[in-house]
Amino acid sequence: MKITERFEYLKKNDPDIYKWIMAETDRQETTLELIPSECAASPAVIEAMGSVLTNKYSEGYPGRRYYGGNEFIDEIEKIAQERAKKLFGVPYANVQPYSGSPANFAVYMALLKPGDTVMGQALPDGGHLTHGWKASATSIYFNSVQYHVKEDGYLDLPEVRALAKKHSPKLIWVGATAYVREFPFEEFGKIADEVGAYLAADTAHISGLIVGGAHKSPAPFAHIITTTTHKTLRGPRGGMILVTEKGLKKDPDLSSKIDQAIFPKLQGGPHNHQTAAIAVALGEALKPEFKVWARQVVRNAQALGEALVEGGMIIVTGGTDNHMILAECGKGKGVFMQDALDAAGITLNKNTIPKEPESPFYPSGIRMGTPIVTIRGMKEPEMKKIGSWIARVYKAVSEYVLPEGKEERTKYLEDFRSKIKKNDGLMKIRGEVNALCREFPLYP
Ligand code: DSN
Repeated sequence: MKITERFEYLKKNDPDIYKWIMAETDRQETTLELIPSECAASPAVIEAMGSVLTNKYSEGYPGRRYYGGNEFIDEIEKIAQERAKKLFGVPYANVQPYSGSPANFAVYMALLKPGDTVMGQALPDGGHLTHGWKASATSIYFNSVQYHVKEDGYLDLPEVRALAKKHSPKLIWVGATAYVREFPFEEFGKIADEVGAYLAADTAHISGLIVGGAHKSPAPFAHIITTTTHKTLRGPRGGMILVTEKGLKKDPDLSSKIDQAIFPKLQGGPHNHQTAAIAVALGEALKPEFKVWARQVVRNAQALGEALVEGGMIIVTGGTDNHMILAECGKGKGVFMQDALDAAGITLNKNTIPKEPESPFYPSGIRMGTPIVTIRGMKEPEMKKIGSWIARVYKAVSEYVLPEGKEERTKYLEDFRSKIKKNDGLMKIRGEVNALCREFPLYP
């Protein structure tokens, strides 16, 4: 049954919402989704998400729930926990976080008191809001120290060590949303040990690559691993917290501290439909074909990066070790690229680059990734095509320069957006993108 044929009740009962779900399904089918934090869940994962499990309250954990009637929910959650433990090679898994940010906040709740010091990678350097960035609750309730990447885009490990020694954080985060090289987990583990800190690896972007054997695992070096489940893990929106052997050695109560941080400290009833869908996705990740996919994701990202360079673009660090590429587009030009590519049927996001010369609102780069195009079955030859389209768009927007004044910018961008919709070159690319998408359907 095709994914669009599963909505008979919705079609009858709520044609408005049905119509927009069909429109979004069509958008995903007919355009190239390159946002590296997005993925495409399998029809089985989507079925589990759409089940009656959403009806049930289950505060607590398997075998110790607050409400009755949880005997089947318990079995589902236990399967999700066991699969997570097996995949990551860890002794403990909590699969209830509603998503990545709540998972990360639960780590603070479990380990820190308000005002304690935490260290994380700065947001404009590719880090995540929840790693102590100033706009996040994590820097309101905790004392945050931020580390950076060097001009070449690689993590500045001497700075990480110096800051850790100076500030004695209780918790250090390693992991990012925009970092294209393999994380030096071992080195971070040593730094955390030297200052007696907990090391939490936020693997949200790369967890699918880790369990697929295409990226080093932090399990031997970190005390805690967090992840979302909807990125390279190919699951539903959700999160997980894993405690490693090293974590239990440092603190034998760590698992129960994490459990209590999730419930009752931060969350209420778990989203059981989400837990079931996570279990399904983890089951898929245990299959040999998942490993084949994970490796191809990285090969595709490398091929896409090479094609961008051949097309005259500069990519951060000159390449990638994972699913993601960061490209420099000129001061403040990320927004032009994002909008022009959208018009051409290629979806990615504007992003800051190392030593960003503008602001996170008008950044100078774009971020893209290959998980979804790889699910579609595309390989290196298709990456060459996509890279050359992006490079053509880069040339098409080169004449646009972001004005300095705020009001001027708004007007300039409005004009820009109406012009690109009529740009023949971009419309030609859009036609070619549609043809490629038809050749490689997302949900055949
Ligand atoms: N929004 C996610 C990303 O795009 O990387 C991070 O939370």
